Amino acid sequence: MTEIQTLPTRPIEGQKPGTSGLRKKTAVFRQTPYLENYVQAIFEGIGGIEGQVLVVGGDGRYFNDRAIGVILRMAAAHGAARCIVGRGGLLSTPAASHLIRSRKADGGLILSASHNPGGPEADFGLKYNGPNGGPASESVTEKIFARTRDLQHYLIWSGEAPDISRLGTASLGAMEVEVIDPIGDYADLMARLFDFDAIRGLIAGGFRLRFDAMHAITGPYAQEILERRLGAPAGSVVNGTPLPDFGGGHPDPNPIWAHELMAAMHAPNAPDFGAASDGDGDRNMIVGRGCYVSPSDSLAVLADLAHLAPGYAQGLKGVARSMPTSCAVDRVAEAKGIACYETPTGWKFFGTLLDAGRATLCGEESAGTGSDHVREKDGLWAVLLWLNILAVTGKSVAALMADHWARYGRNYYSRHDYEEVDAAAATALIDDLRARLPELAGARFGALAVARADEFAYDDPVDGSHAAGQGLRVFFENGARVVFRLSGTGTAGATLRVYLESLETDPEKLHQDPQDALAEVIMAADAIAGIAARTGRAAPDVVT
Ligand code: G16
Repeated sequence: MTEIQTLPTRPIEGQKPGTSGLRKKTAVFRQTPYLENYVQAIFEGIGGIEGQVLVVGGDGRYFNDRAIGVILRMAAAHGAARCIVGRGGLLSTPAASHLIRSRKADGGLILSASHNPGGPEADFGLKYNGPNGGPASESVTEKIFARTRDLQHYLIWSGEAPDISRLGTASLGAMEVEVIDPIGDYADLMARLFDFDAIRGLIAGGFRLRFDAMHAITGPYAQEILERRLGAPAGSVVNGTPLPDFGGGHPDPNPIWAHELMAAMHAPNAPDFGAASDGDGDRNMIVGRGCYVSPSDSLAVLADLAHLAPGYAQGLKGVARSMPTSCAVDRVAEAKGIACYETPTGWKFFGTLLDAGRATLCGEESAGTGSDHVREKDGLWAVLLWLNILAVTGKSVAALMADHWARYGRNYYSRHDYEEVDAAAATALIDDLRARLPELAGARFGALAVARADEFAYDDPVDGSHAAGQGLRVFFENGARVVFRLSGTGTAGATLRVYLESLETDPEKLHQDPQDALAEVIMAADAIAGIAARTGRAAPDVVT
């Protein structure tokens, strides 16, 4: 007889959500009751799920299917009324956010470790999104974490979870499991926001594009939207089949991990437009022919020209960027006379601004851009907004960038990542630098003099919540800036992120290699923090 089982458990150390949910090695998540404990803590931390409707889906990485089975059985045992699941357990993160909103669900569980590799030896993750479709706020994740430290048991339905490979509704105890097409609703939303006729016309006129889905979740979405609905020739979407290990790749859309796309876009006879997305479909990378667009620049251009797309024809209410993102968008906001908010890293911090109608567009240096159409960043959305702008202006990506820099100046920008650094060494680097911040003003590092230095903290203007310890900032007298922080999404050791920026307005100097333009800032960053000496690394692992 099937029934609700109450199984004893004990708290497990370290189930603390990071920048975006709980991310750990897959092997850790697979050890019963690791996943069960965390799901129990989520259900208890949000105050129970009795009678609720939840959306459940993930990026299809290894263990996605089995984890969904466990989540459904636990949701049934906790008295949920219904779980809406993407067929095969698949939902891109932005599509899940849209589904929560369009179905007026009470929340959702999204299974993803985003851009981290997948597979039995790689990474897995789980996060809870609230009824607005966005990642749970800090106060909710703190409650969830508190529950992980005090668990005595978890509830699970003893029967098997229904087959989720076919559309339709089944029951699990008193709970309904509704399996839906993960793509159609999302593609319809995109068709409402963008001028599909104009984009179709652009493509029919011979404009060539290449979208690299990196064997991750956006493959089927991109095939439906770019190839079927917009008429791009079959094969425009490459690496379009989602695989549990992403084909052994690292589904992070940046010039390092998407080097195949970079090579194609810099080859003779390159397509006009290239783009890539990440494991769960919320990040994007934009490349023109021979022209990589940094995520911070992409945000600024989209903020400047979004009104060319029907969904944003009324203009923007405001924009928001995470603190380490370059200030390029700030000057666009200033020119338009709209508000520009600076938030800590983590999409969850944009939620209140979007809900309150204070911001329409948000973006981050970590390859995320999005708008108030959902409460997550959205990779394909950014690609379609770019295509809409290219179709309306008739310009190339390189020409749009040149126009933008000529008008606003160029914020040369780069992020240097030192991955899997010894955690104690990385923490000591940050702690020591924090202690020295008050003495830095006035110090010189090569040609650069420090104007001021501080640790970023944020007071949310909507709900008044306070977030401290959000990155160490050093501002130079010439307007350049360097930011140091430790990543909250890694699963091994620590990742030190060094964000480098300097503004150039001289028309003769707008087309340099960012690493050359930033050479003095890069040297100053090392001198300030002693990166090479403390990490033992001669060079960063990833340069974006
Ligand atoms: C997540 C967050 C982003 C953040 C990124 C990097 O993205 O949603 O807001 O910018 O991690 O964070 P960190 O610098 O702490 O590693 P994703 O795409 O991984 O879900």
